[in-house]
Amino acid sequence: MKHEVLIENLQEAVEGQFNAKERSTEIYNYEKYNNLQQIESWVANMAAANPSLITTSQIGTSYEGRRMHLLKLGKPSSSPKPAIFMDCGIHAREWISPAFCQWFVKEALTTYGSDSAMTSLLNTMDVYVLPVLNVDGYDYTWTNNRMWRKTRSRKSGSSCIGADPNRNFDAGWCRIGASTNPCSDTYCGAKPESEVEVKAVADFIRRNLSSIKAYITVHSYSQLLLFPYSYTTALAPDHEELLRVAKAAANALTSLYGTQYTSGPGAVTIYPAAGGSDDWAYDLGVKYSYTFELRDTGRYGFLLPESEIRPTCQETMLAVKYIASYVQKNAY
Ligand code: 0X9
Ligand code: ZN
Repeated sequence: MKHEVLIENLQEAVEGQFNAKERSTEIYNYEKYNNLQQIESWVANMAAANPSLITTSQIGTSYEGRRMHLLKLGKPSSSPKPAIFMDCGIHAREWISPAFCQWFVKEALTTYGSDSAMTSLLNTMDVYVLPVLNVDGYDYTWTNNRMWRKTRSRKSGSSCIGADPNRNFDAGWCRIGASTNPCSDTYCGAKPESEVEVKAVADFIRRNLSSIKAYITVHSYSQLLLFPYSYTTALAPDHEELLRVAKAAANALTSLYGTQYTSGPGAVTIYPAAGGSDDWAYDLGVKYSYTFELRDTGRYGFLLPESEIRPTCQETMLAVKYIASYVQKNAY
């Protein structure tokens, strides 16, 4: 195998992620990476300050007992509203992902009433945002190992910890691009939904399936906009439409700073890998199912500097808003 050293000095890159300026404690800082405790109090504060647009709920408890908070954004309505479900932080080390979910919530609240697309979106649809899915893993990347990817579940008979939550969904489970070795970073788990965090999300989506019309999951890195399938190279029944929407969303993203994105089905655009949330949601009946792989393409990788949070989130907003408006106009 050919290899190339992308990061010569990892420690320096780890430290370089954080902006040099003093970390502010007064107001919430969306341009810094926030730890789980900060995100938890942010969720509580956002809900308390915006009762007319946000409700929160706990959709589950992680393996190590942390709460999984879900925000529901939208103007309350007497008739049932279609919804979009978006999660961030499936993979612990992909810090730009939770940063984007937080950015999205902030933008939704601050532009509701002035931005016509956002106003109409929240008037006619609900957006569920799960800012950190893999809460145990995310916390672990702050306290122990910045490069941790998986959950933190223990398995009898192995000293290795965690399963890959994006190999643990019930979609061609562990058939391809996943490992049965608990020590692997792509370990698929003991069975589909063995990870309580995955089960909590799957249960929520199953329970709300009649309203959920789109599923968006945010990862990093590689600058890709993926859609089903990843567990097979067969094309999804809605391939053409999914590709058309992905390309238009990626164009919207590129229009801001020229960041290049590639769109396509996961199996051929990144690699075949079963057990992913996007394929699972799609096969369940959520037609508009997308995986974002945010910046960059490997210069910093998971250690994307904080100075790139703002541009990354701003450009990604355009793509997510494009998909949301499309779904809004193409109810099914
Ligand atoms: O391998 C993954 O889970 C994702 N890439 S990442 O580098 N963030 O780990 C890609 C997921 C694509 N979708 C599926 N494999 N279902
Ligand atoms: Zn990921």
